[in-house]
This record gives sequence, structure tokens and C-alpha cells, in this order.
Amino acid sequence: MSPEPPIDRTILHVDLDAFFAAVEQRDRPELRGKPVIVGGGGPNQRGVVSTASYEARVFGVHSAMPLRTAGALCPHGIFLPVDGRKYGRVSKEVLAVLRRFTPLVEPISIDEAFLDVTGSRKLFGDGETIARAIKQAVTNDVGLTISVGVARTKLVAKIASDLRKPDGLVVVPPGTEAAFLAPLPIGRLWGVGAKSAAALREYGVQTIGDLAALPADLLERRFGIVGTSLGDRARGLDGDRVTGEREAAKSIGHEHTFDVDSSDREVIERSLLGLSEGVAGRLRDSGVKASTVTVKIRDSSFHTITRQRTLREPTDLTEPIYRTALELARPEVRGKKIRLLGVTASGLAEPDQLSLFAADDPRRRRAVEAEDLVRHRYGDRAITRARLVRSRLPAPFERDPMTPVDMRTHVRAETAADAPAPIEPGEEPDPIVDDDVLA
Ligand code: DCP
Ligand code: MG
Repeated sequence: MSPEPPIDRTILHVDLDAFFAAVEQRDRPELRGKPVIVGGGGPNQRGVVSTASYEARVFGVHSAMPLRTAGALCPHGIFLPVDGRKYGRVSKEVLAVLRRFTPLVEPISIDEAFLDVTGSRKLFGDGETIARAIKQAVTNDVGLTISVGVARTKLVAKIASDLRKPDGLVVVPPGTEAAFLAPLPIGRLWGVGAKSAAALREYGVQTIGDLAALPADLLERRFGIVGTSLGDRARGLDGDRVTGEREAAKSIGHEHTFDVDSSDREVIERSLLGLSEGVAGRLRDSGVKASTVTVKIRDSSFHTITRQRTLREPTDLTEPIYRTALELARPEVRGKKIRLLGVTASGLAEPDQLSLFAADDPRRRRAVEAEDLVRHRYGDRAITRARLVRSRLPAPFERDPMTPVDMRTHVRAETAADAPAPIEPGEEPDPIVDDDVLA
């Protein structure tokens, strides 16, 4: 059962350079060549950096860093709020360019995608030629630069695209995967985070080459099936296929695990409110409305239930989501110690598919838009209803990773705001691409 991929496959991994910051620099020429930091209202605000232009990275600023730290490192930085809708639109434009080269485009976050161009080579030339053409087309048509990795496998292509950022192009010819990977630090391998790296260091493994050289049976004995797969990947073998377009997101959900299991009604209701607020905010950021609300309740014995209800009309506002979640949860939490609560909105549709969109009270909508502005500028915590103020809920709430609707999937776990919920017994691990397999 060798995972060796067919020798003639050509996979591209495309990743936009300093995406959010690059869009701002594109749209405001006066920002070009300047240290631009996207992620909040200013250097002394709460929240974290979403991304920094390469000019700002020179000062040590990077994604997921507290804005305050960024302000200290880069006092002349230009701090801008996150304009999620705009980046979403630009992301779609880039995908449209990519699809001119192959129908097999698999977006994996807001700014990266895999392409299988095997079938396009007759028409467009070899992998490198196609990569150059795509870079040119994205620059011409969208006004942004991308970095591209070309390889026989997704794993190697992804590592390659990251090696010469920005505006990079790295081609790994078939058969040279293992040699290409060997000198790289182990952390470059997909699925190897800090914990895995530490476990592997016990075996003297520093580089991917060290890992590839470990006997397969040792890896299997020590790490089970994950170990076998790690060994294969270290040799550049992975049979993972480009799956074409993923389905659009079907739901947006937030979950919260209590530090201490709680039966306190106030605590439970405040949590539901916070979760509903987070979900509604993301619906608005994504420009969709939801027609179904689901609550998930896990008690101290790990017994988990979900309850679902369809709304009378689709919404992207906190109140109807909260009200429904509360009604669904109330009878279920009574007399129990609650470990985890989740609120999920599904049945998503874009407003132009919904004749009811215009039915909102325009004043209410303006107020919500103002809230969103503050939330984007100062972080999710800035908007707190009176009831949430005294709560000690960690903010912002944990997200479902991997919802292509906002496609901030590979937002790394070090972003406190986006740390994936810990995997608990009886729960399927979430399909996070950057997850640490041995953690
Ligand atoms: N992002 C975020 N929070 C993070 C990481 C990323 O909000 N912790 C957002 C902002 C980025 C976008 O996702 O612009 C893409 O993430 P990348 O990791 O690809 O980072 P960039 O595209 O900004 O930079 P690079 O040139 O390193 O790809
Ligand atoms: Mg990027």
C-alpha cells in the first residue's frame, strides 16, 4: 500500500503574499513600500495582527501578534482595520484566474489553493510554465503577487511555495522530493507542530531528512499509524489528491468549553449570548444569512446532545440566534453540570438569494454595521453587551476551523483568537491542515 504518487502528476500550490496588507497597498498606492499592519485600530488596541506587509515584517511583526507588541516593534507602522468582505471578493477573483488554467482548483484558505495541472500541460506547457503564466495573470488581472510551489505532491508543493516568499516560484522536479525536503527543519512538514517536533527530537530528529532516515518500524511502534504516515511524508510521498472545489460552507459555529463545568444559569446564558454574537458577526462578515440554529450541549459526563430549530426568517443578527439557542438549551441544561456549549448557524444563503433581506429594520441594520466596524477595528471583545461585561469568558470564542465561508482555516493555532477547540474523548478531530499530528 505504497502512497507513491503517479510520477506524472503536476500539482501547484499558490499562496498570496501578505494578502490582506497587499490588498490595502494595491488600493492605496501611498501605502506601497510602507510597513502596513492589518488587524485593528491602532498600535495600542486590543486584538492581534492579521497580517503585516513585508516592510513591517522586517521589524519582527507577524500574524497573530498582539497589536500592542506590533506597535512597540514598529511605531511607524500604518495600522488598518480588517476589511473581510473586500478580501473575500479579491480571493474569489484570484480563484477565477486560477480556474482558467485547470478546473481542479482546491481552495484551502482565503489566500491559498492547490491546483492539479496534469491535464493542462498539453495546452499550457509544463508546471513551471503554467506557474509563471498564473503569476503573470494574477498580477495583471488582480494586481497582487503570489508565490507558487510546483511538485508532484500537495505536501511538497505547499512547502515549496513558502520557501521564496514573496513573489516566489520553486519547482521540485519529480524524483527529487526527498532530497528537496531533507535539509528543511522538521517543523516545515505539514502536521508537525511544536509537540510533535519535541517528541521527534528525542530521536535526534531535527530535519525532515533525519525523520526520513528513521526506521519505519520504530516510527510505527512509537507513533502508530501517524508515525508511518509521517515517515512517508518525510520522503516526499503522499497520494493526497487535489479534490477540486470544496463545497461551500454549510454552517458557521462557535463552541466554548468551560474551565470548570457549570450549572449556573447566568453563566450558561451569558455563554450562549457570547457564542450567538460571534456566530452572527461571522455571518455578517461572510455576507450570508442563516435559517437554522443548532445548540450543542455536553455535560460533565461527556454526554453530548444537539437541538435544532429553523427560524421563521433567515438572519445574521445576534438576537434571533440567541433567543432560539436559549429556548433550545433551557430544558436540556436544567439540573446538569455543563462542560461545553456550542451555537451553530446553518442553512446559509447569500442575501441576494433571499428576498427577505430588505425586510430588516434599516436603523437596526445601521447599528449592527457600526458594531461590526468596531469589532473589526478593535477585536471581538470590544463589542460586549452589558451582560457579557462581567463574564470571564475567553474572547473571542473558539471557532469551528475549516469553514470555507470565511476561509481563515489555516490561521495558525498560535492565534489565541482562533485556536481550535481541544479534541476531547469521543470527538472527531477537526480537519485542520496545520494541526500538530502528535500533539
Ligand atoms: N490571517 C489572519 N490571522 C493569522 C494568519 C493569517 O487573519 N494568524 C489572514 C491574513 C493573511 C491571510 O490570512 O493576509 C493569509 O494568511 P497567510 O498565512 O498566507 O499570510 P499572508 O498571506 O499575509 O502572508 P504570506 O506572504 O506569508 O503568505
Ligand atoms: Mg499568504
